[in-house]
Amino acid sequence: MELNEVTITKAIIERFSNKFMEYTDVDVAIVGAGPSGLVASYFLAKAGMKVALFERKLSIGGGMWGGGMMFNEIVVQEEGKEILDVFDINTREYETGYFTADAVECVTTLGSYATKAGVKVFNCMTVEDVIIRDGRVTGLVIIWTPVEMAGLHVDPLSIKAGYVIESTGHPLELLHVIERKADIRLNTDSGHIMGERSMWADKAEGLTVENTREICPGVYVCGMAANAAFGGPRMGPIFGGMLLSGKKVAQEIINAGNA
Ligand code: 48H
Repeated sequence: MELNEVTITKAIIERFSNKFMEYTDVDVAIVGAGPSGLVASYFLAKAGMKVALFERKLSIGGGMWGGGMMFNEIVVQEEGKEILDVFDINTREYETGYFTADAVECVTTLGSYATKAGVKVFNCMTVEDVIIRDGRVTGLVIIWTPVEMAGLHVDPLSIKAGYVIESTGHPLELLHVIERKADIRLNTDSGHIMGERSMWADKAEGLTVENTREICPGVYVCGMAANAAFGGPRMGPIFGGMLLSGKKVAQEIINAGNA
């Protein structure tokens, strides 16, 4: 059979368009495919939810690829290792209570489990705004990342979501937009974004999970975004908190959906 370039083109356009059309209305839209967003997406899809995961970059994985300072190994504590076990990711004990894992194995395996569980990843798409109805976030406003990068004046598109998870990491991008544009009081002590604090691994790991919750109607924060929202410290290249946070946010949304 002779391969036809136009058939290849049509296959891509039609398949992508159909996928995109189907995911314009989802149960959960996740912003950011770092470790916390990937883990959250997997557990939600496993529970039968329709999940779209939007990632600005071409690649998923966020800050996990580079381990610590580009030494591509990560560290997890016992509880974090238990999540890596769910994904069958190899870990090695370094000292009592400290386990290491290959950062590349972590990202590729989390991505593989998530997509095989049914998560649809939309990479190269940036979430730039939200839709709000009656004080609740009901959807996302999205644009191709190259449009953002080139500074082109192109209007975005929108999708509808039952729940939104912000897992954009340190910058906490979505909440900054919500705070700037909407009269919504956030579920923090001050009612506003509290901002990330300096490094304290031991405290930060627990707080990441504690801070993983609904921050305003329809929006949950997880991973580093949770600490940036609620004023928790950073933790450096220990990733257990990110993984546990991803699992927790999925469970919170599953519970909310069943309530
Ligand atoms: C679409 C977006 C947008 C947007 C950002 O930073 P991440 O890896 O996030 P987490 O929270 O899952 O993991 C944090 C971890 O990597 C880390 O940085 C740690 C542990 N730091 C500790 C320390 O002390 O420094 O991933 C976030 C992802 C990235 O891939 C971004 O490209 C993406 O979100 N993203 N995607 N629309 N508006 N903003």
